[in-house]
Amino acid sequence: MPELTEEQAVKKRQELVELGYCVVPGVLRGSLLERMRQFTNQLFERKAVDPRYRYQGSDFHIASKRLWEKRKSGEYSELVDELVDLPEAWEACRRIGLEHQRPDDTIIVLSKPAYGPPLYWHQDLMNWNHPESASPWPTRVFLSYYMTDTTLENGCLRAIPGTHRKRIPLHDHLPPAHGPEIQAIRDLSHPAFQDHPDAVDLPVRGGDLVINDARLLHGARANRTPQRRTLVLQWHSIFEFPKPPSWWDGEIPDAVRNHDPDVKYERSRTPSMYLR
Ligand SMILES: O=C(O)CCC(=O)C(=O)O
Ligand SMILES: [Fe+2]
Repeated sequence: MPELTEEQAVKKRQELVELGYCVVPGVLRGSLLERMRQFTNQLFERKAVDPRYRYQGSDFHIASKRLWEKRKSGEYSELVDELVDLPEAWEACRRIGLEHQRPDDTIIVLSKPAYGPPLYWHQDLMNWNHPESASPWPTRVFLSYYMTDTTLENGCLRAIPGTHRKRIPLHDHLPPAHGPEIQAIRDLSHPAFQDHPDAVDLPVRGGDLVINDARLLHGARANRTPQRRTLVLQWHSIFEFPKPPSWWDGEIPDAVRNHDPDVKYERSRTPSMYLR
């Protein structure tokens, strides 16, 4: 990918802040993309998917080698170190203006098997009691690379723009993401699986970098093809909450400004009063 120009980078930043997502084309390429494809394909040959992940397709967590050296548990691959360190991704994020970026040193391999069902609408923030969830800038993002091109036929990502900051009626119908209640839904006429008038499809090329705010409502279309559609996802924390990004010139909500770092908040996946 030619590097993002200043103008393109500012546009991506605005998209991430206002819509809740942006896409940077062609970040993961060449040998590493090829090796990640092989690695994920082999993973599916060697491991069975627990049926409770039928809508996510899979949920394999693979640590970097350096993290495994500390924890000595779970599965690791040096490919994860390479992917987390990918210079092109760091450069794209730097240009977009992501500051104080701290990656989780793990990837999650998600997928959609051949003819797999859609993924329910959900958002992934686990910290809704924390004033961080009131932040007008992103503080927790997931960076994804799809291993192949994605289309409306093979189960591309979908999103409802702006829902990272704005409550919509659908929020009240969604059980917490990836918990037993939403995983147990069998009736695809449930609102979690219904089309939404404001939904947009986000088909991408294999290796594009998709950056999503954790709070954004998103899901995926069903896979109506005989090929698996896989993605590799990494979580990153960004900015030093409650300090705004250096480029921030918007308002700062009182909940953010008055944040007391000594208060502890219980984790919660349910949107709080901070989502209005
Ligand atoms: O399958 C996708 O495209 C997205 C997966 C996802 O958002 C999740 O599993 O939380
Ligand atoms: Fe998600």
